[in-house]
Amino acid sequence: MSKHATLVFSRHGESEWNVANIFTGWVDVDLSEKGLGEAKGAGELLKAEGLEIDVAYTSFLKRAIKTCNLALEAADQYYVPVNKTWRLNERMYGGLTGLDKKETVKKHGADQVQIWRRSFDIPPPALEKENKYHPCHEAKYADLDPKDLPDTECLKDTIARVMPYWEETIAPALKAGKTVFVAAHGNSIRAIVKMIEGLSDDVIPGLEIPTGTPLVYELDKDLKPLPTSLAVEPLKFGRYLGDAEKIRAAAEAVKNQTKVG
Ligand code: DG2
Repeated sequence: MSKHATLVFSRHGESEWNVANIFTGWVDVDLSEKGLGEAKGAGELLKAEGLEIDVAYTSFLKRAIKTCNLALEAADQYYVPVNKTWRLNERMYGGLTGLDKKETVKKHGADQVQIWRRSFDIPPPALEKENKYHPCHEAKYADLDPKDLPDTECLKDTIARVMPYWEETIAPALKAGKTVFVAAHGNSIRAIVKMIEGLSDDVIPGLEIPTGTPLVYELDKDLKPLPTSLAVEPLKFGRYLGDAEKIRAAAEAVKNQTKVG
């Protein structure tokens, strides 16, 4: 099969709450200084790779929106149309939202926190509507059907709300042969990557997405990924752009965010 379309993901650059090691989810925190640089660096990598983006998609959260804009600017492709959707938001972290990751491990234990963080179908406890971080308090979600506003989500729930946007909007652009850029979040990217790569529910918990690093898929006309020798386990088809050792260390750092002692 020959290449028909290209799909490039980038998780946003490091956020202020990534630095502080706080569960973030739908809270609209900004990029850190390092994150701003990572976003720009992602764009420079796109440019160096000769990738000409036709259309970009991002979430309703500024860490991803800014990453999208800064990357396109650095790639000298600021003209690219950018579409925003709440469906690409980070996984809603429920009652963990706003809590320190390591303190949460000390309180509930590493195994429980790992289940909340990475299990496929066990969500964290729900976030109460009275909590200041609940998205029902934000004007940007006012048009959503209240049943679409999550109180908590596991990856399975995130997949269920990302997929309608994939089917209706992103997949048609790829079927038209476009080069698509998706600037989103660790878990909304994992949702799409799971489907593209055909990763099982047991394997997906092992996939850590580093911040500000382009991940490239070449797709055939049926949107099946083409093989590459540059994929890093557990991926078989996606290749990261950039320095391999730095990328490995960045993915390891995400994993270790809940390592105590
Ligand atoms: C992080 C992911 O989301 O955290 O919500 O805390 O990608 O927007 O920084 P992001 C959060 P983990 O699932 O890796 O704990």
